[in-house]
Amino acid sequence: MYEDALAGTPGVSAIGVARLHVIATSHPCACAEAALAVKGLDYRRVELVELLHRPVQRLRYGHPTVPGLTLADGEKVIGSVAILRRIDELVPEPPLYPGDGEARGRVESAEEWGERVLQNAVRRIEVALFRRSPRALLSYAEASTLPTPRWLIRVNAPAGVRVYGKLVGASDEAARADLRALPGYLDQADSLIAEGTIGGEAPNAADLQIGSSIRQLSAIADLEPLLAGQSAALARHFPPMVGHVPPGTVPADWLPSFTAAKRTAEMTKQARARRRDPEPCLRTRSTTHESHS
Ligand SMILES: N[C@@H](CCC(=O)N[C@@H](CS)C(=O)NCC(=O)O)C(=O)O
Repeated sequence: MYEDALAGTPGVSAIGVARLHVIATSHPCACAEAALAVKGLDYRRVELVELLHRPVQRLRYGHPTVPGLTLADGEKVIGSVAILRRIDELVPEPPLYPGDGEARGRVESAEEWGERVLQNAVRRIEVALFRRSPRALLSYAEASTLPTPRWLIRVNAPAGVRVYGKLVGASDEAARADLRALPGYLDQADSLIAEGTIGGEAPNAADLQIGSSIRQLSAIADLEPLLAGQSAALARHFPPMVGHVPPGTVPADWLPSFTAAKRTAEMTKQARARRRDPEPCLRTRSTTHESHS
C-alpha cells in the first residue's frame, strides 16, 4: 500500500481530506480521480497492490473492488458511480449532474451504461490481451507508485492475469464477443455526444465514466482504427494512458473487421465533412490530454 502526498489541488477541502483507494491503471479509479479533480478536492491517493487489494477492500468497504473513498468523517463510499454521486451531493459546484430532472436522468442512464456495459467489456478485453501478452502488463506497471521490482511483476504476471481473468469472466470467448460489440458501443457513445448528453466543454459524470473506458482502450494499438469517432475526444479529461498493448496482440479473427472498416470509412467521411463545414463546438473543443497531478 502506498499513500501519495496530497493529490488534487492545494487548499482546504470542503469534505476534509478524503482517502481514495485505487490500483494503478484502473479505469473506474481514473474516473473517480478525474471527478475529484473537477471538484478541486484534496485527497490522499492510496495505491493498493493489484489482486491483494481484494481482501483489503473487502475488509475496509465490504466489497473487493476499487475505487473506494473514505471521507474525513469516516464515511465510506465504494464504486465509481456511488463516489461521483456522493461527492456531487457534498460539493455541488461544478456540477457532475445537470440540475434539470430530465437531463439528469439522461446523464445518469448514460453513466450507468458506461459502468455496467462499457467498463466491464473494456476490462475483459484488456485482461484477455494481458494473458496473450504479459509483457504489455509490465508496461502498465509503469503507472504504479509502488516500489514493486519489475522482476517480481514479470514473474507473477502470467498467474495473476489468469486468476484475475477468471474473477472478472475474461475468457477468450467473452473478450472476443466484447470486441465484436465494441463498434456498437462506440457508436452509442457517439450518439450520446450527438444528442448532447455527453461531450460538453465541462465534463459530467457520464463523460468521466465513458471517457475513462475509452481512454483505457487507447492503449491497445490494434484498436486504434476503432477510436476514430468523436467519443475518442472524451479521453481529454484524463492524463495520457500509461501502458501499451503492441500491434498484433489481438488475434485477427477477434477483430470486428467488417464493422471496424465500415466505422473507419464513416468516420473519415464525417471528418472530411467537418473540415468543409466545422460546427462551432467542434472548432473550440480541444482533443489534447489534460494532466491532473
Ligand atoms: N463497477 C465498479 C467496479 C470496479 C472494479 O471492478 N474494479 C476493478 C479494478 S478495474 C477491481 O477492483 N476488481 C477486483 C474484483 O473484481 O474483484 C466501479 O465502477 O467501481
